[in-house]
Amino acid sequence: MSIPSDFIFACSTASYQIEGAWNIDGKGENIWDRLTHINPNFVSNNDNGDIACNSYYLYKEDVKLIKNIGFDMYRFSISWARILPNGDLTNINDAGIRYYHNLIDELLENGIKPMVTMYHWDLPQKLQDIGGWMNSLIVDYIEDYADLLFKLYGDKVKWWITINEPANIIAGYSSEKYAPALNLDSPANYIVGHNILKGHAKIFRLYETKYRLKQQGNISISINASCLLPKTVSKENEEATNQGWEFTLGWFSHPIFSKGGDYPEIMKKIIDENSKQEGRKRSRLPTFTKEEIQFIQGSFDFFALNHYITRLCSPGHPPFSSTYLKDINVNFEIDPTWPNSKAPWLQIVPFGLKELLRFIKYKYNNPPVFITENGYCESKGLNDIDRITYHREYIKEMLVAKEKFECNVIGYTAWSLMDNFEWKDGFEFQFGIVFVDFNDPNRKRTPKKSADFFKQLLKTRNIPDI
Ligand code: GBH
Repeated sequence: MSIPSDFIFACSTASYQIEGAWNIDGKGENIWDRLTHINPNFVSNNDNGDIACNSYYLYKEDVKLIKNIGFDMYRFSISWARILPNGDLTNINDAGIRYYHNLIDELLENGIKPMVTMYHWDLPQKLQDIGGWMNSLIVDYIEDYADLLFKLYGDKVKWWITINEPANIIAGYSSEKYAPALNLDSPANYIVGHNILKGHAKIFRLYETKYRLKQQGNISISINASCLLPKTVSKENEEATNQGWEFTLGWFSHPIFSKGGDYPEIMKKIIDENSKQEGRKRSRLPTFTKEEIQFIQGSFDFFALNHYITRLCSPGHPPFSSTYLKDINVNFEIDPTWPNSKAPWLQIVPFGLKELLRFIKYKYNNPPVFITENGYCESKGLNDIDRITYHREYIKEMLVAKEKFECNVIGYTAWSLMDNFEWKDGFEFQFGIVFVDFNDPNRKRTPKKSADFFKQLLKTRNIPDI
């Protein structure tokens, strides 16, 4: 199976997961620093990102690896608190600014295009102290930060992701899976989601009015989506699947990518009804004004998609473990025959990617789709045959979606370039195609077999057999 010559292959990382140097050269504290320091056993083995892959010092090695494997692009994120230690413009940190200039220059000198994520979950603690994503003023703060990034780096960076995975930022407020681990019931989830959508659109519109003419880049938001399928063919299961789509992917995609914008009808209807039943005066789902709907609708140059998993849907049944799950009212399951990874949530279901791409094409008018993450988890080791199988089979299904079903897929990104700090799982579970020795003070990097797979794929523009 050959790969079109203009198709982009990338690998990715995120600042808190790789950089380390958590308090070096003027970097401010972020919510992951705070949480892992005050509550060390939040993460498996009391791990934290204080040093991680030490990429603050070793970024040249990272670039060498990317170059050697042959990727066209590197997706990394900028640590907000490294640039703005207080989160706002009261302190602009030159050393932080220099670090990303150096990284970007190193990439460009090696012929690798940078794709920059502005926000991959490491909110400056000072902004969390005033409510973080629950405070609607966050929209202004992230706009100021984005404005600075465009000004600093926009001549060199042509691919921007405003925000990574709204659903998992929300999980930091509605559960204890991610920082700030507040475990708040709804409406916190919908308030956070509302501010994320507004913040994203503000950044996009800022680029339109102030930078696009000169900088000519592409901007989107990375939305994570599972592929959803009916558990068995039945009217009830198909309705549940539809509802599942609208409450997950649709929550963030419908306002941005659908023709009419705004939240999906079914979401508004159900949350309104449930809120009434709960005796509330207004819906837990905030309302957008007409102007806001238009402002958010169309705020994209492409569809940035993070995809890993598939789930089977049937109607939900109480008790629900959260009010959000009561709203969705769908039971999500896996097929026990699907092969597992080390992470309990991650099974190998390659055809799910094809189905998801077809769904996006049909639902959102065939936008250009850039897969900004996909990857496989094992414990440790260099001989990662399962990871090769995972990427190979998902890439194949993606190409079928592209060629046979005319889905407009333009890029594929492997998560991750290298083993790194896997959030609550610390260094226990790893997604890298390059092994990192976390016991070695030099954080020695060694390419795994899957790095060879990508190297061959990129050299031949064909899917290799290994
Ligand atoms: C990505 O998120 C992140 O962007 C990246 O930083 C991370 O390292 C990578 O994935 C690998 O995890 O309720 O137990 O089923 C993926 C997000 C993580 C979302 C697992 C769903 C399922 C938790 N997914 N989560 S569970």
